[in-house]
Amino acid sequence: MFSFFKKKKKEEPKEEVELLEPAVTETEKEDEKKEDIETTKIIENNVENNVEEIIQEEEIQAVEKVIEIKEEVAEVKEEKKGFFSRALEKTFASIKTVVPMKKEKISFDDIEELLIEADVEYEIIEKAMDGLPEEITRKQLRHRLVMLFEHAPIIDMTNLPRPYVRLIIGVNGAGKTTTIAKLANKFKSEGSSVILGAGDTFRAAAIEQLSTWAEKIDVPIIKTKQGHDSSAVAYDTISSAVARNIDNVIIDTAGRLQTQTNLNNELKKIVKVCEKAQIGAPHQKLMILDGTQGNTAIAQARAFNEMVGIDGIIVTKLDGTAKGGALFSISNRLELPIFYVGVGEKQTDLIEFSPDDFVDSLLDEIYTEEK
Ligand SMILES: Nc1nc2c(ncn2[C@@H]2O[C@H](COP(=O)(O)OP(=O)(O)OP(=O)(O)O)[C@@H](O)[C@H]2O)c(=O)[nH]1
Ligand SMILES: [Mg+2]
Repeated sequence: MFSFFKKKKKEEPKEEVELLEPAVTETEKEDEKKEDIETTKIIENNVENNVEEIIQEEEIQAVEKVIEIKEEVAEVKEEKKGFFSRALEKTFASIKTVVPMKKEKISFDDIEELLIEADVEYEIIEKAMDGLPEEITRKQLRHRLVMLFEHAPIIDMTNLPRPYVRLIIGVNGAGKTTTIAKLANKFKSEGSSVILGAGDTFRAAAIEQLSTWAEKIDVPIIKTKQGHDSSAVAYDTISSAVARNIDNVIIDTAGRLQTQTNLNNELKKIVKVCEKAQIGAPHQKLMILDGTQGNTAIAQARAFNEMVGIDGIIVTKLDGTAKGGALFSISNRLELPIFYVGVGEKQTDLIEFSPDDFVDSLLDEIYTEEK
């Protein structure tokens, strides 16, 4: 019995091995190989297709991103144009008395008249319209009007000296102190640091006025007592900015007329002292012009330009005037760029000036054609 079972047990595994490993024929081997090759091909194809799909997806995403950016740019442009339209409401109202209905082409005489209505100087109008036909298209006029701002600045904003010093100058009541608040607010909201210098030590309450703005916007301010040396304030503000690694210095100055010799000598001294505090400073001497004065502001700016040299213009109070067209003459006659325009009394009422957007918003009022 025992030996029988023993024998049987020995035979069982042999049968199992034979069952699990059947003999593989040559043809079967070849079939397997073919199958393997087929599978590899399928895998390779899938990988290729997937890679293509991924690339396509990436391309689609890139195109979508470009579209998104373009839409954002268009939105900002529209917003800016909207800003100009609101700010120039009075100027546009006077233009519309000449061309009440939008048209595809406007006669030479009407364009001439509406530019006069908007307070563009006649000499500038003649220059802009020289050689234009009897019936003028939007494109023709746009080109000529944008050309009047050929002194647009080319400033590498990515590589500014630090601190970047702006000296604010102009006649009494032009809007200097308010514009300083607007600029400080803008820079701060863009993430740059700002320090103000209360350089108007002449007018009573001027220091107080700028201090109130500084507190409201929450930026530091350097000040002294009324009647003290304003160039010392400029020096201290720049030194403080250097020590504290602040990006922007904005220095207020007293309002003055080109005829006030003492005050004008003081202004020259401020400029010199800025240079002592930091080589190259002040980097921008910005002339603030009251937009409600229209073309008369040009003579003021000229006098200041001769006195200390101006780098750019900011035109204020555009919201309260029908003389918005004076921007053409101001920039062209002074051969200076307009950097910003003030369109109200709040700290946010400042628009970065762009000749394209300004001209487009004006043409939108009178032309039907889009571009
Ligand atoms: N509507 C309007 N008012 C403005 C604008 N900018 C300034 N103002 C007003 O103009 C007046 C004079 O502004 P300031 O900023 O004090 O002018 P300033 O040049 O510093 O004046 P002085 O220091 O006296 O020479 C204030 O009542 C401001 O609110 C503007 O863009 N629009
Ligand atoms: Mg002031």
